Amino acid sequence: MKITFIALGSPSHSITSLYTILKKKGHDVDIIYDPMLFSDADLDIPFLSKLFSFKKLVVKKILNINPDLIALSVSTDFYTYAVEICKEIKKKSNTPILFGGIHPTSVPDIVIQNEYVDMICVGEGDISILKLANSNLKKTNIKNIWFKKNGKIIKNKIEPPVHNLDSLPFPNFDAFYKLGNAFRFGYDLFTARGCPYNCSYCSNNVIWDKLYGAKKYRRRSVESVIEELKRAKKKYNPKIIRIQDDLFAIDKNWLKKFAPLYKKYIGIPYFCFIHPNTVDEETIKILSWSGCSEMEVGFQTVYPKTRSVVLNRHTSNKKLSDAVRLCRKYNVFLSVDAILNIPGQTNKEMHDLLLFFAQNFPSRINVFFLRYYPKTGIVDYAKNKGYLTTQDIKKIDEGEHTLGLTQGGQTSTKFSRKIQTAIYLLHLIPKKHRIMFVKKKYYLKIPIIKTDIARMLSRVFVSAKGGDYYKILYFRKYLQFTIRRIFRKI
Ligand code: B12
Ligand code: SF4
Repeated sequence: MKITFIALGSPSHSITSLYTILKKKGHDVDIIYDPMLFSDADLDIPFLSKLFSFKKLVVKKILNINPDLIALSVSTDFYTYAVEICKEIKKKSNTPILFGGIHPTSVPDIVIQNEYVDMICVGEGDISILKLANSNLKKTNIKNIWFKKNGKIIKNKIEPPVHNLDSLPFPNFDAFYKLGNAFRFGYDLFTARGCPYNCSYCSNNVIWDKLYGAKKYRRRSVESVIEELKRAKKKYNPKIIRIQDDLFAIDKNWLKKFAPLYKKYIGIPYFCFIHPNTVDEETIKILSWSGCSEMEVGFQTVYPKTRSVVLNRHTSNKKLSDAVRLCRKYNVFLSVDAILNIPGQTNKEMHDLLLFFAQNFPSRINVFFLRYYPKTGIVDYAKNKGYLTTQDIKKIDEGEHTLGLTQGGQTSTKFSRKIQTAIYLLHLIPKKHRIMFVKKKYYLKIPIIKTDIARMLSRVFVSAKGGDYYKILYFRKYLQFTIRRIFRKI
């Protein structure tokens, strides 16, 4: 069967996994990529996004390929754009369209009703997409897939998630890498699926608690991971390995087995996400020794009550400051995420977050206004406390946001914008003046800077000092794809 995926924003591991499985079984698979320039998670400049839009090129290419099935992996932020593309396709083609990914998984009843969507995949798609393709779209009783047939919706049962991750084939990135050099720089790796935590703002709890009814954290064997990386090193020669697991250093025994093998056979700097609870001197030392050059961790807020009651995140400020101290000691670039406009968060709390950062400055901070994702626990909390109306929740479920992706959330206040600007400006202020800048509230006198511009400023500044792999990816993507767009190459 001829299947074409449309990837939006960044190269997608979800699509790569499904592409690999289908290709291995002999299907004719293709990926079309829309980089969503100037309207992605990094930049939000509407007139440039229109000017450099890939939408028409994507539609034209799909119509030329004329596949048997069009498939998209759709997160909430890109849902409305995905629908816009499909609307254009449907004007000239009857090819069935399949949506999978976190958004249809979170709100299947809404997505399947959409007139431009013919099928959805709820939950993992590794097994179901293959069954669908093998049946030549004839079967309508495939688990995880919901179909529309003769005006009726067929909702099939949900299959348990893949238990043995080692049984899945190593991902084949050829389709993305052939787009050009921008993505060759780094290699994306997953050693696990799922997360044992349950933060209220995270879509993970939709998948695990609400869909599968239990936590299903699964991890690959160290041997399988090293084998994949040996192959990747030989085939793609990446400059960095980006471990995209929700949380990497979660099992110290696994890490202790992985570290010496990684150092011996792979030896390429790597990036990973960690949780503050996994921060201790031994772990950071092992990570650094084995080649971890950069990690990202969510601090979110420094008020314990907001953290535990509203965010359902249970950790201590000591763990946060330890992360900063230990990463500095072991020379690991530490990128920290924070959230503003959490329901009930006061101006004093946001000021104290800024002060905490002035006293415990990591390598880089990313600060977002809270963005509510469909069916997450924090939506219920905000509704019960009167911060969200039923109408707001309807918009959230339909993927409509009032602020651009770069900024995060639905709302922001003048004060939270000041704090966001101040956090980004901290990157430019010499260490000895940071605390004074916050304590004397000089930041209140500085005009608000638009999120993407402020973040870019901080990034350029941090990158100039070295140690930030992100700059290379980011600049390469924009450089390469603006040129491609000018020459109408896709
Ligand atoms: C890795 C990752 C990224 C990477 C992507 C790198 C890459 N090359 O893939 C980066 C760092 C770029 C990223 C960025 C962002 N991310 Co992100 N990211 C993830 C993460 C951790 C893993 C996704 C993944 O690839 N998993 C591995 C694959 C194999 O699993 P999967 O995606 O679940 O796919 C399976 C099924 O969903 C299904 N499926 C998926 N797509 C499709 C399509 C079809 C047709 C079918 C049949 C099935 C199917 O089958 C797959 C295999 O079983 C998820 C959290 C998570 N654990 O899922 C968040 C997540 C997807 N990200 C999220 C967000 C919010 C973002 C950002 C907006 C953050 C920000 N503010 O900047 C940006 C936007 C990205 C962009 N496109 O511009 C949210 C989305 C929430 C939502 N409701 O939409 C998630 C769910 C995090 C969370 N826990 O809330 N992200
Ligand atoms: S630790 Fe991270 S991935 Fe896990 S539930 Fe919390 S926010 Fe989501």
